[in-house]
Amino acid sequence: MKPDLNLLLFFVFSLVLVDVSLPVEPCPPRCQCDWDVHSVSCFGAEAVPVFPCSTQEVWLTGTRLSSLPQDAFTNLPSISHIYISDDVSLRYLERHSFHNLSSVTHIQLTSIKTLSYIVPEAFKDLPNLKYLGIINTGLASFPELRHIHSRQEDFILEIVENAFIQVIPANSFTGISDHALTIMLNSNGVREIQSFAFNGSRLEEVFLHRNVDLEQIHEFAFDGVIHGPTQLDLSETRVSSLPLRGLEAIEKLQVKNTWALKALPPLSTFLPLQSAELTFPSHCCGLTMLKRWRGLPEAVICNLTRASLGKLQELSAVVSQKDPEHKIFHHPNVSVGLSTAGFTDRSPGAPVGLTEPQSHIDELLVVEFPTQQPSDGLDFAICNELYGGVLRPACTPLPDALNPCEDVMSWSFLKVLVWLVGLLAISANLLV
Ligand SMILES: *[C@@H]1O[C@H](CO)[C@@H](O)[C@H](O)[C@H]1NC(C)=O
Ligand SMILES: *[C@@H]1O[C@H](CO)[C@@H](O)[C@H](O)[C@H]1NC(C)=O
Ligand SMILES: *[C@@H]1O[C@H](CO)[C@@H](O)[C@H](O)[C@H]1NC(C)=O
Ligand SMILES: CC(=O)N[C@H]1CO[C@H](CO)[C@@H](O)[C@@H]1O
Repeated sequence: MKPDLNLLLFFVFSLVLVDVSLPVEPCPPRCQCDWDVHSVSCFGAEAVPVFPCSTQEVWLTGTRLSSLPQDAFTNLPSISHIYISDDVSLRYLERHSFHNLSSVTHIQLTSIKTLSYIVPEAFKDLPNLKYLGIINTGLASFPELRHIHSRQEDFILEIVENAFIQVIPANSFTGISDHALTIMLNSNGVREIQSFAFNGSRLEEVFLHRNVDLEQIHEFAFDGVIHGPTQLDLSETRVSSLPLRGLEAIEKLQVKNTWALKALPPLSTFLPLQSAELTFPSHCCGLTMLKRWRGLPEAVICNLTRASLGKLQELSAVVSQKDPEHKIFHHPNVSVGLSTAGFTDRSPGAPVGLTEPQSHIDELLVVEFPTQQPSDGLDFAICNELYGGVLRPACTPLPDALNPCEDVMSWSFLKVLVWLVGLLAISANLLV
């Protein structure tokens, strides 16, 4: 039957056509292609090979590239992972080497000793990038990454083992992602972190350990940070002080084998702190002391001050409107410290000898703080933690018989507290 034969011929012909129009794309020379996962691995290439356009993963190892040309991967719409390692001649990345790759999630450059410069805008418009690794290269300056503009959450930036990166300049992490960054900068040659280095970024963990030449973290290094960091690792560096600003969100602090860091800010000033791994046992004293204080007269003092200071705080708000010349609890940061941890959410136990001084407020206003800084002198956070501190931060190494705490603790703190409470009690009694 003629029509049937025609139909059959048509089918056979179209099968042939389909076969012809969907050939298996050729694997580039000196490369291995895994068609199941669309991965191409090439060894020893001297130029970026022409990849099949369905390629999703590229592994280039032992290459001898002279540069990474503009838009090298642009014709690969599904490319998600790009790994280049052990190149022996790549000197720089050109503008737009990695540009407008909407599905790229991972880029890693490893063991490229000759790579000394990354032109600004080499990484540009990579909206789905969530990992960028630049590991063990000859880079002499921190790469400019501000054009990445990732929209991924939890971006991880890993710039490690680059012995010649000495400075982390201002705004180094601006524009990488709108969301939180994890920044691994360990084992570089970093000596200095400049002011506003982390400006405009949201930080989770920041790892700077084993930068053995790192001496200077500028006091304003963390200024301009939108949030965080929540974890900071400065172990095995040569820093001698921590910046006092911008570390308020620290939950985990690591400064192991950081022998030049002889003094730490009081750990109780880091309110969210959950764990601290330090170099010197005595630096844990401020935290471990709380345990030994329980049941001691100091606890009574804290109890009393808690109630009376809470009152004063309320009063000062009223009074400062009436008479702004009186100095009483005007330091906003002191009241923040008092109200955050455990004071406000406890039922106020009526302290003995203190009655409510609601009227005659003015007599109370002679009370002044002996110091401007809340951190030196009165360490109210210790009282906070005594009552609010169910979760005391874990701190290592712990003080022991060889490294006791006593010589570190200053008695002036107690003296000032006793003085303050006494004065309060007398004023309150006079008011009755
Ligand atoms: C970026 O890539 C998209 C396609 O993925 C294309 O439409 C657009 O023109 C490209 N933009 C530039 C600036 O090359
Ligand atoms: C910090 O970043 C903001 C914008 O993100 C910018 O306007 C400001 O100039 C930066 N500050 C410094 C000191 O670079
Ligand atoms: C401190 O006050 C609380 C109640 O607010 C009370 O339970 C506790 O026993 C007091 N501690 C001391 C040592 O007075
Ligand atoms: C003197 C001082 O440290 N003031 C700070 C108190 O806290 C606010 C934020 O809560 C800062 O802006 C002040 O600089």
